[in-house]
Amino acid sequence: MSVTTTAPGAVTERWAVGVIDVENDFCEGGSLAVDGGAEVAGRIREWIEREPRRWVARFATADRHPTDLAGHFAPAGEEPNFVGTWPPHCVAGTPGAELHPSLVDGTTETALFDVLVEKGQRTAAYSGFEGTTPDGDSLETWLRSRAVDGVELVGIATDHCVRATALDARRAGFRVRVVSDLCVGITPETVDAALEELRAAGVEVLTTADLVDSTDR
Ligand code: VGL
Repeated sequence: MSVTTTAPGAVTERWAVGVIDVENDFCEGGSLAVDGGAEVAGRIREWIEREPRRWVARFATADRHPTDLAGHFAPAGEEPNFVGTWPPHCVAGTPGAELHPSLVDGTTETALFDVLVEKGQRTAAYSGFEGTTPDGDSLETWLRSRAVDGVELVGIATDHCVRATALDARRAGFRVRVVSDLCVGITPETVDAALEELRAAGVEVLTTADLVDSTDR
């Protein structure tokens, strides 16, 4: 697939990039580590830095939970099922809830991004569209205020937060691309199912190789 003719950044289309939940707890060494998380964090940074004019807006999302989040964290003494219950993760104020160091300069989490959208403070929130900016705006409001037409999404986990964010972006009427080789997921089966569901919902699932020809924007 080639997307040269619909290059993001073209005059008629305004694209944003969204980096979903690339936090320490979702990377190797974290409490809910997803295989390949740290490596994908590095490649996401390289991709963003390589394409300075690709997007009109850049956002990152971060899960930021309270110490205990009943219904999302498995109850003490019970095993998480890794579908709807999880080990405690991304507790706000802990290193596990910080973006991976590949995406952070010094202590500045927004070095690469225009905004950091935090979610999950009170309830489980897989989608970035459930989160808020530091000004208290929803992600949809933030994107609309920048007249964004489409979002390109990468991050962790393909089968959970990337999936949910992509589906909500479609529901809100945005064009949506998921760059699958810049995402990592929990299991191959649920990743495949999620990508199929996303395609059916009108999300373009592609890889960085598909985008190689679009560097002239
Ligand atoms: C996520 C499981 C639990 C994610 C968040 O970021 O995809 N997955 N909480």
